[in-house]
Amino acid sequence: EFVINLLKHPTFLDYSYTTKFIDTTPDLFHFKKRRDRATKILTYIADITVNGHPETVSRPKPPAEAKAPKPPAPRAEPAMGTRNLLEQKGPQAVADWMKAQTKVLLTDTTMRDGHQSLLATRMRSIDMIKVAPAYAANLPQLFSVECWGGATFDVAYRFLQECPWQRLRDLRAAMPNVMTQMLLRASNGVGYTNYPDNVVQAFVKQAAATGVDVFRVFDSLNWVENMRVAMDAVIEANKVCEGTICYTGDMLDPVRAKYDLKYYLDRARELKSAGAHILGLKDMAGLLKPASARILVKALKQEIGLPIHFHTHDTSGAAAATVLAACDAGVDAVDAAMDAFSGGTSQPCLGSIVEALRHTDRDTGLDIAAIRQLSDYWEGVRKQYAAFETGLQAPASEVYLHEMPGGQFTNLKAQARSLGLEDRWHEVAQAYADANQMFGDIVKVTPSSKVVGDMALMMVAQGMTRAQVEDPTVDVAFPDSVIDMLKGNLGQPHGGWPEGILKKVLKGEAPLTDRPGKSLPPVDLEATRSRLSAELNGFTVDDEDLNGYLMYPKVFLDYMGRHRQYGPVRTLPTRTFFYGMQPGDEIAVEIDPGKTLEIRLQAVGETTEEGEAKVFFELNGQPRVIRVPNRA
Ligand code: BTN
Ligand code: 3PY
Ligand code: ZN
Repeated sequence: EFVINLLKHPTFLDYSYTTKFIDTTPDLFHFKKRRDRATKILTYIADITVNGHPETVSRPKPPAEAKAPKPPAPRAEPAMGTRNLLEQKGPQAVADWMKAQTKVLLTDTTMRDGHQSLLATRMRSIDMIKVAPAYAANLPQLFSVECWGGATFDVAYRFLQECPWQRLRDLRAAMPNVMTQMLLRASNGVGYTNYPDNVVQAFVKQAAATGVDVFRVFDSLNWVENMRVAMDAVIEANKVCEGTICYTGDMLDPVRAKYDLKYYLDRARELKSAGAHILGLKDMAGLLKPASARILVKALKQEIGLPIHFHTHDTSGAAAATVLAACDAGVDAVDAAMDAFSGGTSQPCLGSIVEALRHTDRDTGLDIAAIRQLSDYWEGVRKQYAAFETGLQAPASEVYLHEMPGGQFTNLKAQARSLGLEDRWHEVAQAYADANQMFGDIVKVTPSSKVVGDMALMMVAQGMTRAQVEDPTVDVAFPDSVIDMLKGNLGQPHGGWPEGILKKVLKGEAPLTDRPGKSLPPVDLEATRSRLSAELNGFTVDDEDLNGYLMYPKVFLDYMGRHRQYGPVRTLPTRTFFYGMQPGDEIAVEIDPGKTLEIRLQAVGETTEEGEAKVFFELNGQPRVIRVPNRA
């Protein structure tokens, strides 16, 4: 659900920060002399040390004593796991195996939804890759590790200055026995808009090749028609296709009959006939209540016959009860986050679910000591990201009013803050609920949730009620995202758009009612590769780069520009990446397997008349001086 990071720094009021940075630094793309990677990394450290990182300035700091956490030691050679089964027998065998289990299977979401929902998606690859061997060795019975997709893709390029593909490749290599899992927004890829079919196909193919095993595919309006291209591509790649229904509303509420049991069973049948190996049940806002879970899961198990994988969020504080009810009703797999990354807008607590099921006929069999050790590591990781904690202090039953997805909640709150609406959060929540009803009570999940959020913020900022927005005699300048959605560019909602709002927003223009991908011309992939390569001074654009560019052209180019200046900063410890170094600090940075830089910061010198600060380092024992502009 991550849309816009609106932390306090004013340059983040929109996406202009990276833009301006590139625009005011045109030489980024025109290096005369190629500097070596060590110099680039020293330049980055010097810059952050002198000027601070724009994303952490004026945000809470990690405690001084918070050290880089150590991952648990791998206890044994990785035992065979689900990945081996997939490799040997294919995706249908995985689905059959799931159904044959009595135990509840678990997916650990810490590396994707956990930090997306608690830390604005800011977890860096190095913190994941370091612990991945311990997952493979100590917890090989996990069903899967969700570690890719959703908002992690663009945040990696945009804010973390790292390549999301490399993250995936490294995780895959470090966890050869456990399936990796990603969240894919069907035709919206890992973006916020509908892509041409061949772009979606190329993306899935690449994700499968680089290392995704399970694709959780959903559509933000539950429009199965708009999921087929992505699902077919997953099936074609011989990976696990988890066709997913998003849960919204309140199934047992007779007043909201639109999303009743029949609605979900109909969607499930459509997903099954579209070829899903597994049926995903995605409760992105945490609205599914225990009693409904019992009925829904039981009915899905009986009527559909696919294994069911349940995902929820603990915003209400009641998610564990729902998970346990789903387990009682026969759910096959559930999502949870490692203890230190669980609760609140994230998933419920993995260790506690394991213990709750212990000695029952659905006992997960997972090793609680191994879980505790992994969670201790994650606790240390989380401390390093204090700057990005914006979350919920306590469970919030208000979620049943606004129905915001867990991954959107903190972002919308931050956006509200940046618009000066911080004190009016509860009005935003009410406006979100009103905007949803105005659009006909829709599924709200990326990207439709962003549209409802944009509308809600506008209503509160301009003091407009739903009645005024709908009134044909009142002039309203609708957000672009609202116009785009009602034009049909995100697809069709169940029951169609309400006539009145459709007329008013489109001013009589006829909306699209077909699948958007049907009318989007295919992109010429090879011509795009050549153009991109030329734009990057002849840089060899591989398939991963090309797919990154196709999803996010500008974000990718900005990333490349910074990469040329700063080098492989993804290898820096998280504290150094966000805060630079203090005189006397020493770090070891492995820029290639076996090639490690020992970096010591000696001193930060005076700033010259030209406004340059001299930063004194020792690099592998040799003195080095780096000059950086002092912008502080
Ligand atoms: C990001 O865009 O947030 C990650 C890349 C960091 C950009 C570097 S940080 C040091 C220098 N100062 C800036 O304002 N931008 C660059
Ligand atoms: C995403 O699309 O990023 C989500 O997490 C949806 O719940
Ligand atoms: Zn989620």
